[in-house]
Amino acid sequence: MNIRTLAQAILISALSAASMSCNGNGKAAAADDASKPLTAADILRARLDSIAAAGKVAFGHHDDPVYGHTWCGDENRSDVLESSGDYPAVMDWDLGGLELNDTVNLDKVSFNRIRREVVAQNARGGFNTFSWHTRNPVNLGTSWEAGDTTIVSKIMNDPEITQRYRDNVKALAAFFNSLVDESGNKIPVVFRPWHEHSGDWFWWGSRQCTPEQYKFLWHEMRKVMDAEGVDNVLWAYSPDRVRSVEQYMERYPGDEYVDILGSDVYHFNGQEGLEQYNTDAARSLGIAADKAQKRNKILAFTETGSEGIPMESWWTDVLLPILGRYPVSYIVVWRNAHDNPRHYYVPFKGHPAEASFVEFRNNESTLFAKDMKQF
Ligand code: BMA
Repeated sequence: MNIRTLAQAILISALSAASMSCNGNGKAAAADDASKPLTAADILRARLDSIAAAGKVAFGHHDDPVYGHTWCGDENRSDVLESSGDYPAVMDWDLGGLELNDTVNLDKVSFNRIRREVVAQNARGGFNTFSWHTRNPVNLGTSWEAGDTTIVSKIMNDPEITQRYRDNVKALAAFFNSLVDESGNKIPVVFRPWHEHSGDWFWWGSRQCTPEQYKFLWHEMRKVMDAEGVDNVLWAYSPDRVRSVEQYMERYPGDEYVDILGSDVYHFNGQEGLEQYNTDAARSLGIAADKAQKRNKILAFTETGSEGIPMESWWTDVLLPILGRYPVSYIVVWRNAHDNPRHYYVPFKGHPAEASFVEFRNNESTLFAKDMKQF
């Protein structure tokens, strides 16, 4: 059975199970309409469900095959491959700049290269996820234009800016629609727009807009994506660490807009910050896990990491125990910058945390690219 047929079989059994306990969510709705052909997104959803059901977690890295700690732009390289022996199961990318028809994103990665790597990762059996550090459609300032609390309000209320926003989303839709494999089938991906909105560092953050305005970003985006025929995207909701369920759900756009519930939680300050990280990760993932279970959504650890990995055994002693407590289907750690020697999250060859990372890879619960063939 190839991956696609296997995933379809799993999906069909998951859908019939869901229809028996119909609770009004997206999956049950899909089951009601048996004649509706499966989309690429349905197939990825089934794969993620089966990964979590098997007690496994797919490992991901941002910008993995396009640059690393000491290199940039090479082909067939990856710090994860060089230290662990395999590519990650998940390649994470950012679309910031695509809205302005830039040819490279905010970290200078070309969109053509990203497209090529998405196809390669899909062919390897892995999958791809995207965030969007977008410029703002009002004055083209960066995502970190946090001093301006009027941007989302203008997107919602000023017809000219609303149209600019729609056009920006349209550019993303064209990109998603262009992701096809060698046989012409659409490649499914995860998209995680408006992330870390419980924080206050982006112009769509909690101090920068109201819940109603924040939800408008999602709802309007979806209208455009649907009108453009985008059907290969699973939608991920990922607040930064939260203190409460209320905070986690305050800006939730609605079950019909979201497939994956996650959270971004970082480990700062090594050993000293360990307790804080454990507390934050437990709280945020615990809330996301509970909501995901009740709403029949997929759970993911959408961003994490310990910059510079100061604790040698971080992968086995810190991360694995956290992953073991929640049915997380995939996890993404942030990038190994080539132009900032302290900004990296995965051990490169020779790093003191390499042995712990290899042990993490060899752990039966973690999936790297080659392990994805079973799902
Ligand atoms: C941040 C840092 C920045 C980068 C941005 C978007 O966390 O890695 O250097 O530009 O993400 O990728």
